[in-house]
Amino acid sequence: MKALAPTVCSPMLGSAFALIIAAFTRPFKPEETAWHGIPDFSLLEHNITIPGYSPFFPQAHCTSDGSICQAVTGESEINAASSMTALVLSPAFDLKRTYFLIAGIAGINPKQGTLGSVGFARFAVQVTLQREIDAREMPANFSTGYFAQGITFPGVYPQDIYGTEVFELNDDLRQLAMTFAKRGTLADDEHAQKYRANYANDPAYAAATAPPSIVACDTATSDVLWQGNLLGEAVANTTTLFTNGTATHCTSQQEDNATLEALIRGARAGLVDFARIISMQTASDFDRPYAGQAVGATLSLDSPGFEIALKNIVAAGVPVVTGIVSGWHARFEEGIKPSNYIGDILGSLGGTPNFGPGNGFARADEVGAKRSLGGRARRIFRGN
Ligand SMILES: *C1O[C@H](CO)[C@@H](O)[C@H](O)[C@H]1NC(C)=O
Ligand SMILES: *[C@@H]1O[C@H](CO)[C@@H](O)[C@H](O)[C@H]1NC(C)=O
Ligand SMILES: *[C@@H]1O[C@H](CO)[C@@H](O)[C@H](O)[C@H]1NC(C)=O
Ligand SMILES: *[C@@H]1O[C@H](CO)[C@@H](O)[C@H](O)[C@H]1NC(C)=O
Ligand SMILES: *[C@@H]1O[C@H](CO)[C@@H](O)[C@H](O)[C@H]1NC(C)=O
Repeated sequence: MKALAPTVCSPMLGSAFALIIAAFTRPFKPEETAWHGIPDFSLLEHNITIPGYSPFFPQAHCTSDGSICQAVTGESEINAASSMTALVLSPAFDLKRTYFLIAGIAGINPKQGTLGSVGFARFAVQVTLQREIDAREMPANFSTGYFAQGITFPGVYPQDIYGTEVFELNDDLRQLAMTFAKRGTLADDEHAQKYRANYANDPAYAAATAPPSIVACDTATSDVLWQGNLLGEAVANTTTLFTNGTATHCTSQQEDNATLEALIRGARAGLVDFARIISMQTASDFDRPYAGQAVGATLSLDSPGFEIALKNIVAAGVPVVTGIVSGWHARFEEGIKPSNYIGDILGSLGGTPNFGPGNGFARADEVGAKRSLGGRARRIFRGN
């Protein structure tokens, strides 16, 4: 599943908003081009080549006044982290006051929403940062082949924390963004309607049978595009475990935690404001079959919500972008103060997450300091 991200920025060009997109690398790049040719603003007036960007998406696209830009990460965690790092470090942009709208298509848990729905995440969880054994040879007392780093049984909290397991975003900004997004008219179509009707035979999937809507909905990042009931349950369990019960799994995509890690590092360097990030996913597929359907049967289907998921990126995303740009002086330039914790599992931006390993765990800086003690290699930078 893919994810894309838009941004509001104030770059060197003077832009106030930028869009960041993790898009298909297939020939027609639909997640990128969905934003082009819209009446609200034109992103193709100013193209900027960014060193370090994906060879598929070498340029950032901006409006002529530079107030709104689009960046495309490419798909999967490695592409997202690399492209976002290049963007954050690019001298072409000043992103200190930029709002980032991460926007892309995703799979959705049919317990939480339906095809074409637009999810705004407070939490992003890197669910496959785990150990795995093939479920066909797992011990008889395992419920799934996935289990956390540094432990030996599923469902046990990880002992080894890498720091990118969980990100929490500004919930006050998320609520405002959802208010803006509700001004858009979401697309629905017969293909999606027919397909979602199959989910009506299980009351747990009531959300899947309703028309598309704007939903508060936490997201899972995984390079593996998984499918099915058991992995769906395992991903939901991991989301709960890693966030100490704070997040509920809803959508799945392949980029967001990587995008967020690059932005955390940018925030630590004073280059971006982590309180200005919105994570939005529109659902193109269900992540598991309907009751009575074999998971293998879902593999041959074209994404039943693909068309409306693309349309709804723009239907919901444009009012978010224009809402922030038009309210820039009145409200957004100064920033929206978060009332919740924001940042990663380590507390690297300060504050204390209500998830994560807690006090006994070395902070990122302390870990870095310990690890750097050993090295006496010859330095490669200039100066004393
Ligand atoms: C990944 O990022 C999402 C936000 O998009 C956050 O809700 C989630 O907790 C993050 N997960 C991990 C494991 O970092
Ligand atoms: C920017 O790039 C797009 C293609 O990605 C092109 O269609 C457009 O004309 C370019 N804009 C300018 C001002 O060169
Ligand atoms: C799972 O079963 C193994 C034996 O196959 C046992 O050693 C282990 O303690 C069991 N784990 C739990 C948590 O029950
Ligand atoms: C998910 O967690 C529940 C509750 O602990 C457990 O019963 C179930 O087996 C788990 N599912 C998977 C696939 O691990
Ligand atoms: C999260 O859960 C783990 C495992 O139960 C626990 O060690 C940790 O202290 C919890 N973190 C917080 C912040 O409560």
